[in-house]
Amino acid sequence: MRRASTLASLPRLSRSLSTAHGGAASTLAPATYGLLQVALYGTTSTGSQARRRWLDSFSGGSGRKLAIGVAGTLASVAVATSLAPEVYAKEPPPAALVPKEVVLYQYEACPFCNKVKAFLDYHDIPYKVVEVNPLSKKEIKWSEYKKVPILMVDGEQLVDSSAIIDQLNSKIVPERAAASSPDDDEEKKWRQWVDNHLVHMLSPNIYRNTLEALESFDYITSNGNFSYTEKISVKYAGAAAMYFVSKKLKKKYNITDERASLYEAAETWVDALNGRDFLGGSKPNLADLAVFGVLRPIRYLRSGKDMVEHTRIGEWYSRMEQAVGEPARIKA
Ligand SMILES: N[C@@H](CCC(=O)N[C@@H](CS)C(=O)NCC(=O)O)C(=O)O
Repeated sequence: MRRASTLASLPRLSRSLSTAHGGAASTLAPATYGLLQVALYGTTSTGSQARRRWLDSFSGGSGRKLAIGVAGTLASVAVATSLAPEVYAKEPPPAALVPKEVVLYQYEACPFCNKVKAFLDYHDIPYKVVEVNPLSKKEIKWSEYKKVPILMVDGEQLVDSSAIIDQLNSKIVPERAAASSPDDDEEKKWRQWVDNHLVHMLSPNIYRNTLEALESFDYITSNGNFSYTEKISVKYAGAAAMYFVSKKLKKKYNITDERASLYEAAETWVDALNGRDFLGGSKPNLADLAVFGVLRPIRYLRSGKDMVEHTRIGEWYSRMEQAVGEPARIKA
């Protein structure tokens, strides 16, 4: 009986899967450098002679020697500083602004759900997860919205990943959300790039051949909400279905070589960083969190490993892993 209903739902599976993944079928620190310049009398500043006089007044004319000693000490501090790894940390909101109850209805491997989780994790907002069965969707029967993610925040239903993040952001950082700055345009542009471009790179890559499609479905079924029989049938039937769907998606999004397109997207993102640790500067902004969230489900699949091996995105990704830290998910 159970088996029959599972198999009967397979056409629905391919429909669900085709809409998944995109709706179409993720030196020296300046201060140290400044100090060194001061210790070395400065090279550009007109205050250099005054500084030497100031040092001489303490050292009976041996200001130069003293300065060299200070410079040496500072240089060793600078070397130690440059060797010490940067520490990137989460950014929790003030306790009063943290919602009391947050529940995420999701598919574990869904890039849109992972965008929302990246935001919640980075801001250390505790959340419960309800893993939705993509075949029956019985866990979201109560909602008129038929996709995931759905986020319940203190009883209020939020839908659509980017809208969810905007609304949460204005709840937990109201002052930043209200004040607009030129950086916002850049953040907005790249968030749109994630939704309109980057997500479309995923399916053609993770289902590009039978081996990778099976690897992806192994990950999806191991982490998703499926019964035992569903797991087996979904793994093989899903992998086969998505292999064909991904070919259609390639056509739809004009992708000829899916890996080359993924690498190009990764390089485009690194170029956008323009030497900064994050698009947001010294801390991730919403675009960093969106790119990270969308790439997180594929990072340790063959395609994600290839991407890190063949592009410059790895260092930024590692910084993001460090900043986002441990999941804020409440274990049931
Ligand atoms: N624009 C939506 C897209 C959400 C979406 O397409 N989610 C997929 C899962 S990755 C889904 O629920 N598809 C419908 C289905 O599974 O039936 C968002 O950003 O949240």
